[in-house]
Amino acid sequence: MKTEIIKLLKHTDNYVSGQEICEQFGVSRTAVWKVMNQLKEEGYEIESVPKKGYRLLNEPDVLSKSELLSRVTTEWAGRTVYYFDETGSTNNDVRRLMSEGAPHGTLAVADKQTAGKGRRGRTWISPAGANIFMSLGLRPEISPDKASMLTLVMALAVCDAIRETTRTDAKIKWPNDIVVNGKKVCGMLTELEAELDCIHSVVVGIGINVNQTEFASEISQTATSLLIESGNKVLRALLVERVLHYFEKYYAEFMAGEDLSALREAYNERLVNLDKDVRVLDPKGEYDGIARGIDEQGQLLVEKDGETVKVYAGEVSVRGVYGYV
Ligand code: BT5
Repeated sequence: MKTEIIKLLKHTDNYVSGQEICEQFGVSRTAVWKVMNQLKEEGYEIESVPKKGYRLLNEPDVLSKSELLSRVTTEWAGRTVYYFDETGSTNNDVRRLMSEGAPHGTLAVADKQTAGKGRRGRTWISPAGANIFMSLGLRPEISPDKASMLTLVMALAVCDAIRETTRTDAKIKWPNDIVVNGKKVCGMLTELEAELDCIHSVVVGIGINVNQTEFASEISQTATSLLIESGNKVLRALLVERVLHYFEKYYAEFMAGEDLSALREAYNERLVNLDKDVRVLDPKGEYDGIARGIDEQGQLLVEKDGETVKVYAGEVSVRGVYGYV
């Protein structure tokens, strides 16, 4: 009922009468009054006027299960939602949920993570109150070697969602970062539960710095937030919904061909390093080259001494010759 009341308040310009809500949901006035009080405690500013009813005065930056569900317009992505004020890692939560049989599209969102994970054992700094930490559980019927492409599908979705909600020129740093003005606003971590020839689940985790204004010294040179770069606060639940919306669309295109041929052009258009000098940090030896975009398998094509080398994301990092981008 809470989700439905949030929707009703948002979609009504004028007052929603208490009587109307009682009748619609078959509940007592006291029950409605209790929900309104809960919503006020969560940060919604609700005016209540005798004989007129309730009216929403602002759209606060609330992250909660009801707020998320009140926005979701997708067919399957994020239709099952878990929300945590605090958790270790939403990727771990969704991995567990998927192993217990949770459906394709299960989403976990947290306000804070105490053990946020980056790739290859690195840490994702995840303080409370300003950012998005979310993970989406998927059950794609594709072979396990294709799962890493889902990170690129998500990168495209997050990039578009950020562009739409902030009007910034967000770009993708292959394979799994989103950057705005050359600094990282988002990182992604894809984890796979599979047997040799069969995927049990894929969990795509996304961390977005949304309204944070200061960063720990170890990342202050490379990290930024959407608020810092756009000058505007972003409603986190809105951004989550937009990510799900674009992901569902791009996922369908990916699944149709089981590769990135339909998305390659869009991805390369958003690629921050396209036709730029990059340094490939290959454990077998670093080298410099020019990034020429991805191929249909999601590998980065790097031109090196007149030859094209395919760089596979699993093993290496790529950065600008003069810094992070
Ligand atoms: C990533 O790894 O960028 C993947 C981050 C994925 C985080 C999400 S949050 C929801 C879900 N649950 C999780 O536990 N994880 C996922 P990588 O490319 O390895 O980058 C990690 C590096 O980015 C660190 O070593 C730092 O240098 C830097 N970093 C850490 N926290 C950051 C932040 N909040 N903003 C920008 N850079 C950060």
